[in-house]
Amino acid sequence: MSKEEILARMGKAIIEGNKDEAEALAKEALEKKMDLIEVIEKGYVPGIQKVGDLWERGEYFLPELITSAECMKSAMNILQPEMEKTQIQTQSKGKVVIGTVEGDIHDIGKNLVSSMLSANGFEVHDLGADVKLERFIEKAEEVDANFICLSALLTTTMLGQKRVVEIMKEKNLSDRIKILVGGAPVNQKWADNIGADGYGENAMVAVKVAQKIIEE
Ligand code: B12
Repeated sequence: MSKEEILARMGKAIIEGNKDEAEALAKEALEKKMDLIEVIEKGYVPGIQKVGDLWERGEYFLPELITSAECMKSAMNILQPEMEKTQIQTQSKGKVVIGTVEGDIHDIGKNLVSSMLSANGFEVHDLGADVKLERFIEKAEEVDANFICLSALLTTTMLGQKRVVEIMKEKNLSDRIKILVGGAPVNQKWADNIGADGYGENAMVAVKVAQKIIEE
């Protein structure tokens, strides 16, 4: 099977909610030593995005959405530990507190960002999903973090990102701890509007943005 075929089958497995196939392909990617970033971004992610489109068009319902999300998580559970193993053993590049904001349970993308930061030498404190806004700040102060990374997948919960930026300003912590935002509905314009320090459209970009800020 060619690389393109494998990538296409990964997307298809997610769309069809075929967990066995999604997992088998993830294992095959490891055996074949494929580029895992490419596998995720060009294989699995287009699949789950298509599922979102089908749901939006009323062709898929919540059970299908949940089944596909579970397939995606199973495949990511196989790939993410391997991604983190390839971690460059250097001194920590910086400390990150990450989570999905209050009211939002989407965590697939957040987990990818978390893994990529970890694999690239950042010390990551992952608070999970549906995290109380104050908790991000508490944890960041506790571990003396360089960054708070806020994921939001709902237009409603994006407001939580804005609120964290405001609280950080009120507490005079903005100079010391930088805020990065991301998630499907988030863009650079939103990040600029709310006064966040950075935005990343995917996990790779998130790492680059964090590295750039650290070097400044
Ligand atoms: C899978 C999924 C689910 C799963 C989530 C499972 C899980 N554990 O995560 C389930 C089925 C549980 C779910 C539930 C719901 N969902 Co949903 N879901 C999706 C779907 C299809 C894919 C999301 C995903 O995982 N994408 C793949 C990952 C890899 O991409 P990503 O999350 O965008 O992350 C990447 C980047 O954004 C970036 N990134 C992410 N976070 C961060 C953070 C930082 C700091 C940085 C720099 C970068 C970054 O890097 C990531 C990796 O490349 C989207 C559709 C879509 N197009 O996004 C809808 C979607 C987000 N859901 C939606 C909705 C409405 C819901 C529900 C409200 C449905 C309901 N009626 O109950 C509930 C929400 C409940 C809640 N309170 O949170 C809507 C949101 C609409 C809106 N405008 O607000 C969407 C857009 C679907 C749609 N087209 O309408 N959902």
